[in-house]
Order: sequence, then structure tokens, then C-alpha cells
Amino acid sequence: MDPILVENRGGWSIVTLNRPDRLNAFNPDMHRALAEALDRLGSEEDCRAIVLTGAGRGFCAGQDLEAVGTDTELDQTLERFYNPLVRRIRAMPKPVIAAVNGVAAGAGANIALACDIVLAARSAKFIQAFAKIALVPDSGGTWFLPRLVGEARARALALTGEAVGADKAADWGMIWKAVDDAALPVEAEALAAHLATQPTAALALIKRAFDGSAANTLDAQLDLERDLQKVAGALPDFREGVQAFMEKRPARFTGRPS
Ligand code: T3D
Repeated sequence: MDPILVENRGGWSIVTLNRPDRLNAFNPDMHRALAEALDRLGSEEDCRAIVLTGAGRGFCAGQDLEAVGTDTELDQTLERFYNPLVRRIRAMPKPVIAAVNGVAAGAGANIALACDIVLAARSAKFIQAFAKIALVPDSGGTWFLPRLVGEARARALALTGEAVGADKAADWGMIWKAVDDAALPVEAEALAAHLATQPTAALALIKRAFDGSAANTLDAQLDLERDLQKVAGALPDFREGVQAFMEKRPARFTGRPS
């Protein structure tokens, strides 16, 4: 069974973590297949948005604890697999939507949070499961969580490993939206299909602006916005967007950088 399924939906693609009997926990094969798929989709001009979801009843249960065995050099797994995965998602020059169809635990939760927009089925849960096995939240969890939900909630979630349901996650600002379970694929597809018609190169610049803001002072961020706006202003989609507005018609964006 392929650990990762990739389907081209015409303008956007859906990537499915596919080890449902292990709640899509990561092993090295799944990591390698996901990296290969994301690298390919990242450079495909015709793919203008990506949906990441899980097969079966879970989204992802993090590291496959059978595969890790008694390995004590866990830093190597992070260095080889998880950290490049989070960096790949953040640097992807197009929107990445997590469609969290079920439980997202450990690194699985934080990989969802690394995505640009997180939709979750109402029955899904987010669990910082690390402390329960005497580990530290990884895959960016200690960076994403305090920024999303604030220090108090982030610390408590990491220290207790308490599950957060999708509705509460949305109320807390951890994710974009909780939707009825049956509606998740439809909502995720509609969002991806919409984003695939938008000015992709400009969306990539927006991602860069937000990534920069995390470490920047207001002054530095103003400079970054100025620099990115210079690039955006030279995009053919900017000309098309303005022209479409003036002509009172929908814009026909190519998404291309030139
Ligand atoms: O470098 C490194 O390697 C360190 C990196 C660490 C990154 C991490 O992600 S550490 C955190 C690892 N993940 C966990 O600790 C979560 C473990 N799983 C759970 O706590 C529970 O499975 C869930 C809360 C996610 C879901 O519970 P539930 O009751 O809905 O399902 P279940 O019955 O526990 O799981 C269903 C099956 O999936 C079960 O197999 P079975 O009994 O049907 O044959 C279970 O063993 C398997 N499974 C679930 N999670 C994992 C897993 N198998 C391997 N690894 C898992 N992480």
C-alpha cells in the first residue's frame, strides 16, 4: 500500500497520508514519499493549492512508535524528516490546507498547524501527546502553539497532553474552522478550488510576509511588506486584478510569477 496518495484535481492536488491502520503515523517510507510528493507539487505550475488529509478515521498520530522502537537518537529523525517537512510546508509557494479528518496527535498535530489554513472535522481532536511518552513537543509545536493560542493554553496543552476538540480549537484560534464531519471533504475541496483560481505568486508572497512577521519588529516588517509589495506590483496578476476591477468583471489570474 502506498503510504502517500496524490490526486490531481485540476488546478490543485490532494495529498493523503495513507497508513490508516496506524492512524497514519509516520514511518521513514511515509516521510520519504511525502517529501517527494510535496517537492513535485511545489514546482508544478498547474498545482495552485494543496490539501493534506488522512485516510481512514485519523489525520495523523505522529511518529510511528513501533518504527521508533528503542531508538535514543531522536534528534536524527527530526533533523532528517520532521524539520524538513515543516520547512517544506511553510516554504511551499502556494497555499497548503490541512483537512483534519480525525485525531491529530504528536507531530501529526503540529504538522497540521504548520499548514496555511486548517479545517477540521467536528469529531477531530488535536493532542500534544508528547509528554505522555516523556518527549518534548516537536515539529514546531512550541513555536506554533503559543502564537496561535497564547502562552497559557500552549503550556497547559503541552504539559498535560489534553485533547482539544475541533470546535474548541477553532474558538481558541488554533485552527481556521471546524465543520461537520461529512462536510469536511466538500469544504476543503471548495476552498482549494477557490484558491487555485487566485493569484498564486502573490499568495506565496503573503505567506512570506507572515513568516517574517514572527521574528520581525514592526519597523522590519514594514520594510519587508514594502519589498514584497514591489515584487507583487510587478506580477501580471496585479495588472489583471486592477483591470478586472475597473472593468467590473471577475479577474482571470494565471498565478504565475511572470
Ligand atoms: O524522532 C522521533 O522519532 C521523535 C519524534 C516524535 C514525534 C511524535 O509524534 S511523538 C508522539 C507520537 N504519537 C503519540 O504518542 C500518539 C500515540 N497514539 C495515541 O495516543 C492514540 O492512538 C490516539 C490518541 C492518537 C488515538 O487513540 P484511539 O483510541 O482513537 O486509537 P488507538 O486504538 O490508540 O489506535 C488505533 C491503532 O493505531 C492502534 O493499533 P491496533 O491496536 O489497532 O493494532 C494503535 O496502536 C495504532 N497507533 C496509534 N498511534 C500510533 C499507532 N501505532 C504506532 N504509532 C503511533 N503513533
